[in-house]
Amino acid sequence: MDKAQILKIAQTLDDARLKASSLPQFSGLIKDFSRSDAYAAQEEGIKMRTSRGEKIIGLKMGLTSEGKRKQMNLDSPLYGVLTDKMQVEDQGTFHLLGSIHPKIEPEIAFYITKDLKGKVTREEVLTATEYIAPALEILDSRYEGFKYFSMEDVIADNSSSSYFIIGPKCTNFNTLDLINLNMKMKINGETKAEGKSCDISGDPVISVIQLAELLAQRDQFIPANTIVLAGAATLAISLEPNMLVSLEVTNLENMSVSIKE
Ligand code: OOG
Ligand code: MG
Repeated sequence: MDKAQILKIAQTLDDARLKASSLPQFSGLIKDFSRSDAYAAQEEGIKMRTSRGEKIIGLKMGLTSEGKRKQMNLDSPLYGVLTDKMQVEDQGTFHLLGSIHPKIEPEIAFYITKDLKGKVTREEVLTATEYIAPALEILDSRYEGFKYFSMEDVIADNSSSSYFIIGPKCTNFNTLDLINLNMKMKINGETKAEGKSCDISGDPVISVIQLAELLAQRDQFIPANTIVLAGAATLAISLEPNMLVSLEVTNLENMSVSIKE
């Protein structure tokens, strides 16, 4: 695919996001849409946002849970980029206006303070981590029906990134069993999704390792001072007005977001 086609995809997705209107999946229309083209389109889309003043503050892994890959009929993890404009405060309010068909999912975030390049060990990730935190990711897809035909569609759409919320920071995470944290997402006090941190890549630290490996394939890395969302532990839930979404993770402090029209 040539540069002009890649730019066209990025522009079309950026317009759809800004207008909150969905569009048909590209892979149904284009035959030679490769994974590398898709990440190139994602990068162009992010450049459009940074040229309008947004700052890159994080990265997200997605499809790190087997259940989710099955639900979406997609085969492997992917990543996306997070900007400052996508962050919603913990215990803050999220307005649905401006989204297409948003969903929410429970995650674990890592704050990485050293460059992580290529193949890194679990130890190296933990040494580079300043804190971990419970996190909620608000996904939105710019595609009709929140459906994809291929990984390339999703990747070009910045892996369905929309907004995210980081909960209270935990710096003494070395005392925790990061594989066995129970994660409960509640809507108006009722548990609606429940999983364990090992549902995220078997271990959320592995998500960070995989992210560094995926980035290395594009000669990139996790730069110091980056928030990393490790991926959802459960399926995502569609958002509606007047939901109070809270997340409870063993040994971490609770977090929440209030959903309004
Ligand atoms: C892709 C993004 C998935 C996660 O945590 O699994 C994701 C999607 O489901 O649209 O963010
Ligand atoms: Mg996610």
